[in-house]
Amino acid sequence: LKRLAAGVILPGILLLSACGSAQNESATTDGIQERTIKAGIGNSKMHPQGQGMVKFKELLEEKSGGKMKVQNFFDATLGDDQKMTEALQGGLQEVTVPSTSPLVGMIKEFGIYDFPFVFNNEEEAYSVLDGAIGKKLLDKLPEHDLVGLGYWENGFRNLTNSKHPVVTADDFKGLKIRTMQNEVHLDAFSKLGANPSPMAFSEVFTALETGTVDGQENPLATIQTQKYNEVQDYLSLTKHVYTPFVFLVSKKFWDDLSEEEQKIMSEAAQEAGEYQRALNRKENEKALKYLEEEGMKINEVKPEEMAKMKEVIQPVTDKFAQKFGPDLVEEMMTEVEKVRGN
Ligand code: KDG
Repeated sequence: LKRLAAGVILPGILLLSACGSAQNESATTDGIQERTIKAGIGNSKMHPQGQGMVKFKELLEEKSGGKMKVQNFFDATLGDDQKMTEALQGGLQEVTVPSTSPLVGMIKEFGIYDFPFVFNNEEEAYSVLDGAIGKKLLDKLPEHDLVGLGYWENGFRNLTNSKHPVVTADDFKGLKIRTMQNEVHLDAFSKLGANPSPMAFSEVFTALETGTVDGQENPLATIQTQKYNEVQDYLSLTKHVYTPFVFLVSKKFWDDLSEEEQKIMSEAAQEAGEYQRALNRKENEKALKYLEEEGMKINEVKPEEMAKMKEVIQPVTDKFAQKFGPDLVEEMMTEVEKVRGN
């Protein structure tokens, strides 16, 4: 703890210090009590996010000597991201791990993670998420009755559709694309000439199957586990946005925990997150091979075409940079440049 006080903080430990600050303010009891934690996500158990929840359950039950039990609920059985987040705020559910994108209506600054083509790789994303910028945004959660214990990985998003390959910026024109309920995504796809339709994650497969929308965009592991290949012909490797998951805990529940319980819950979330990120990257590689074998027509997108897409969307990024805080956006871009070595 002296190292933390001295500010000699490695990224991973920084998040513990974030939780540490939450620990100092709110712990009320000692020791570890018998507790049951309802944890819900939108993805399936086989998705890396689901496997991360299984790992979290194992770790927390081990660290608490079996006293803190986790009940995992997959496939949005407890509701979609926004409904589960509201359940945490009301103290009706203890944990959920949504994308940050649907939280932008509550904390607008999470929207900086939705800017297209900001990160070239996962390491650049981790340097922002696990550093001072990521902590700054997690620190905004307690005022909304939520506690953030770190970021897991949804990953780089790619476009699928049932009409034609998307190879150039012009190819988005006229496509009805499902987006997350997020103003940056809506504006960005509109700017590219698409016809965006925001909807909850659990509604996407049916919307694709019925033709309500032509396409959607998600990381490869999600495309596989949601079986979008059964209702989509084309996969274009746009890698247009890197989406994080955020590990959320109900503050009503968190404030009732002892310092010891808060510490082991933070550690379990952190260690499960490291496991989940590594698994996600491995599963994304495997998903690409699977989707090709399942007959999806897959195309790469040339860097120069990605640059053109980024240029077309730039007015959207500029507009939201003003809304989310130009200094925060500048801080993120500076961090990315530092990691990139420019
Ligand atoms: O609970 C899972 C969702 O948060 C996540 O998969 C959201 O990427 C997402 C989407 O497209 O809604």
